[in-house]
Amino acid sequence: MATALIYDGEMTSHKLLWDDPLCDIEVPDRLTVSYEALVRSGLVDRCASIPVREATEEEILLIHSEEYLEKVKKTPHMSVEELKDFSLQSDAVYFHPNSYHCAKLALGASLQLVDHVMMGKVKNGMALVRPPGHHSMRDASCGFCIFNNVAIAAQYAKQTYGIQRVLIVDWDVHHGQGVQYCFEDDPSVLYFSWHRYEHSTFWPNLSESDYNAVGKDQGAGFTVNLPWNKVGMKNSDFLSAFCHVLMPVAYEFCPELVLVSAGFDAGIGDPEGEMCATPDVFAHLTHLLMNLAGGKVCAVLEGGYNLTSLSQSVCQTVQTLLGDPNPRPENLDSPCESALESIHCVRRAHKQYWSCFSHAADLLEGQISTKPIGLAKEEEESTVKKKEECVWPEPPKRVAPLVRTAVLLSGDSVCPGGCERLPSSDHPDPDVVNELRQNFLQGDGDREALSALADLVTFTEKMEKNEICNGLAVVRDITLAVTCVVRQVTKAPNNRVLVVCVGDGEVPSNITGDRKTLVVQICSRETKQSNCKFYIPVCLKKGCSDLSGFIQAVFGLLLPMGYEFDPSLVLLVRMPGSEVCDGMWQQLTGLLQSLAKGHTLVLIQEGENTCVGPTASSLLGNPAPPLGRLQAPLPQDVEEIERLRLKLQGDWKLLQTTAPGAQRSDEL
Ligand code: Q9C
Ligand code: ZN
Repeated sequence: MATALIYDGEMTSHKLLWDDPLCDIEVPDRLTVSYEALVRSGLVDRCASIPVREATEEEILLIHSEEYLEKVKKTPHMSVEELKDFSLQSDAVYFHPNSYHCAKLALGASLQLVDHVMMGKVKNGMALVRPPGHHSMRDASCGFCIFNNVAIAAQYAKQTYGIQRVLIVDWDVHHGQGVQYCFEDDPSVLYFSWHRYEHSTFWPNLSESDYNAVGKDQGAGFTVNLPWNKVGMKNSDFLSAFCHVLMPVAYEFCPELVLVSAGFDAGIGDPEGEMCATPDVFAHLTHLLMNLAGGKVCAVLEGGYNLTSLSQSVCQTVQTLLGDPNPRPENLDSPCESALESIHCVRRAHKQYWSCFSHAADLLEGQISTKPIGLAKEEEESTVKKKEECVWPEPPKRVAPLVRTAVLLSGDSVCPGGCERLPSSDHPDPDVVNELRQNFLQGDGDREALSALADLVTFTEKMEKNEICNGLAVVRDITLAVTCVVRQVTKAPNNRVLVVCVGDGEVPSNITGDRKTLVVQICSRETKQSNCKFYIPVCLKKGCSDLSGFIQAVFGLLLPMGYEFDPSLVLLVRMPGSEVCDGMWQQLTGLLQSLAKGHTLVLIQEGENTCVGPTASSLLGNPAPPLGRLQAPLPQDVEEIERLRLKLQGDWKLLQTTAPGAQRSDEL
């Protein structure tokens, strides 16, 4: 199924007709430059192009008042002087005689996108629109926004398709207060926003943008605000926020549709945001959302004012929606202290609403200061300079290998549709065979076992050469297979393997203890302990059958460590009797493809063959089925995950959820 791209050059006719330094960054070029970048990179040709339409008055009135609509309707007939006066009645907005028309197109484009995604005509998509929407309110335009495109899209989707849960992810650098006001008492719309806040000194300077604004009445807990109190937030800060705040809540909520208020003003070089998210990070944010709601993700453009940064980030987003393998994450270091403080505060503010945060109860209760962390003098000065200095390399071209998913199966099993069968070579490279024989098999060894291993070696070589993106292999001896692949891949000096073992089987001891191999095992055996930074057994009480515990382990431990480790290959190992359900397994398979440019090799023990079809589907990029609304995880599991997180956060900085300076001394 296709990815939709909705765009119409007509929306460039909305422009500023007088001098106004508050509004002059919202220029028509934002659209043309983004669209041209999509054309140049060949992405437009790969998307289904869907025409825009004008939204109807009825649709506008889903959120806005008749009085407000009547006022906006008059603007096409106003003189420039009248438009100027009218614009001055709002905070940071301009009107042009064509603004009303463009605002209707922007909203209509967003609704077209929702329609096509909800009706299953496309898989997901992006609408490139102006004017943006997320600041506009029932009765007022605000912050370059006239109609609230995303808020209306959410209301429209609920009403038209009878869905009960919509997630709005607002990754624009400003707080979409307009969206928040629309749904603050509505538990059917979960609104997440991060935003430049600086303790309320940044526009729109609202106390209700802070982490303690959680929604009202029935909607309490369904507004999640993550204020950034410093500029210069980096990739690690943004990815941490997704792993430790948004994603656990989103999975617990289980949306039927995901709308993204996709502003790119948190991007590097943006004059408004003054943040440092490099374009590749938007590929990761997008990818992380793509297994929610059965993949129904609609991204709608909001802000983004550095034309280079904006267009590169838009390309990353669209290319990810298309299913191309993600780039390796760039510049991941430790999240900064201020970001951790904000992450901590929002988790604490929400612990009574979301069971994914409930565990942290005691820890979160600690005496953590919510006072602003004082900045050292030099630090203050260095942040001031950033604005001009900002340069970053153009993201490298993301090349999808010719073969997406290859499979290595025993002779008589059927190759899953869309996959390519890797031929078993009758004459494997004698050097390889010799080496395998020496390393893995005593004596002459059995010929069949040897050629199976030789095939696995070929498989990994093809992934390394980027001829194949990912794949699966059903193997007789899983221990031998894991050892062989890890040895083979880590031979090259710069390679690293993330091994994710699901189930209780013994992890071969000869692959642990090497810093090029990080092993995370999700199992149910209680006795396992490890003091090694590179072998992490996560023991869940009911093993893989506790879905919420599993999801917590994925976002709380596995993905942050995976991001920080930055492997060149992910080896996902299905141990005998793993008892993981297909849905969870598919989520895991889908999510892990964020790493290692999508190079995931799944090893499946013979006898677990029923999962071959579902695994192949996820490797091919099909969204995993939703897990349903999750129950609270078992308290023991939560404690185990939290214990590990605290134990490991010294070694793995992306595991932190608390500012070091603010931590309780008895915490470890
Ligand atoms: N110095 C969007 O990104 N700035 N809107 C107000 C404060 C307004 C941003 C001036 C920024 C509006 C969609
Ligand atoms: Zn913005």
